[in-house]
Amino acid sequence: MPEIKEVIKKICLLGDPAVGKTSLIRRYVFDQFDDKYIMTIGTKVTKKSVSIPKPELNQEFKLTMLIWDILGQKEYSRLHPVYYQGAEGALIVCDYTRRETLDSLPEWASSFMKVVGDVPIMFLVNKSDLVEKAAFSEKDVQEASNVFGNTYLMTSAKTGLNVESSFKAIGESLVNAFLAKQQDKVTR
Ligand code: G3D
Ligand code: MG
Repeated sequence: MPEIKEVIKKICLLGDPAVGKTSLIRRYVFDQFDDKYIMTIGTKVTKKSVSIPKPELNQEFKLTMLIWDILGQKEYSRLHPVYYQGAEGALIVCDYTRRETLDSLPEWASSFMKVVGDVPIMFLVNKSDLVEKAAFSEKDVQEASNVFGNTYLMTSAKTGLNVESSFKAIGESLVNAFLAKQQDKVTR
């Protein structure tokens, strides 16, 4: 029987207004999508637990992610550092149909890392269901993510494409970062 380890981690959903941050959280946590009216979830913090097995260590991580939804509007930007505090990872989202949202990814990443340091970050290109309205190519995304050495996924909160995988991937990275930190403590 693997040893069960419980960890709680805060992650932030970042990105320009209307890229689909709240929709991605809704899809992931409640398996819902609403075209008509999307409300930013009341408390702006949602919780979800995932199980991440590490058979090579004979351990199984029960990871509870506290998912923080961020208000993307510029008027709130002075509050962003407060939101970021204590976060150990981020999903940074852009909109496949708006080029400027891709261009802001590096800015979101650097302002986040300025507060929390070098933690796992993943870029998401959301609304990938709207292929006919695509405003950039996957090559552009690759270039943008390479700068930060990050990986990216094409997602759709509407169809559910890669939504589960995105959160699972950031979850895996959080657990790996946690294990690396522990290892560091042991060897020092
Ligand atoms: P935000 O939280 O980043 O500000 P929202 O973004 O989740 O509020 O989404 C903004 C708009 O984009 C919403 O439409 C929502 O339905 C739509 N949307 C979000 N994700 C997707 C997606 O994957 N595909 C498509 N086609 N639309 C998406 P409205 O009309 O309510 O503004
Ligand atoms: Mg929102």
